[in-house]
Amino acid sequence: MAKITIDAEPYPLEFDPARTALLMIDMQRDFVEAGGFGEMLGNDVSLLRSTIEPCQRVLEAARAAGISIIHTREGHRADLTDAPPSKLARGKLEVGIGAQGPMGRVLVRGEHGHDIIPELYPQGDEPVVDKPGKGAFYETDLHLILQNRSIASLIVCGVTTEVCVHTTVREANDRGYECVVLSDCVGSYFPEFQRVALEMIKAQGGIFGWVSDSATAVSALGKVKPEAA
Ligand code: TIU
Repeated sequence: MAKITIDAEPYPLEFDPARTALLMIDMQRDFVEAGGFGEMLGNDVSLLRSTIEPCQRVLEAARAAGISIIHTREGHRADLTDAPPSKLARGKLEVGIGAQGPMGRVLVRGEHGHDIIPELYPQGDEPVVDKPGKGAFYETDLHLILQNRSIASLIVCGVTTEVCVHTTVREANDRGYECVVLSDCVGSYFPEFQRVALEMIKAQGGIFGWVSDSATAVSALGKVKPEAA
């Protein structure tokens, strides 16, 4: 179908809505609510909450446009057999991965803290990809899902910017996907990392991809004719 242009840096990106997916990365209680993994790591999780409303607007626009929407969650099997011992030991945490926290076992699949926040909860047939690592392609079927849908472009939202978002965008870029990261829909516990992580994506002619924002993405998605998507 007809391509749509989204204003972005380092230059406007053309995308085919029928071959574009919105990727919502790890918008889980464990990262954006108190008592989860993010807080156990010593972070102020309130810094991530400004992403929720812009993410809601983009999610709504993507649903109205009829483009593919895929959610991811970071977490592990209840028996932790898919968690590297190095990851379990990292940080010498008092309440680490698999331990009982206020929202259930930290970063364990099926627990309250592991699930996606209600504001951005998946609807209908939107796939949820459970990932054991930071990158959404590592040991998951994300690439297969994207290939089966002939996806070429990814609109990327989620947390945290320099960790799971960056790792995933780098993985996606190497696999040939064109990624546009929405600056107000991604968040970091470290304002300096947020700024630099976004700079890194769009530097050198867009070495990893493009950077835009929610208002620009919503406007571009508003031009998509859903019946043809
Ligand atoms: N700690 C941190 O910034 N992030 C993570 O551990 N995972 C994700 O980014 N999802």
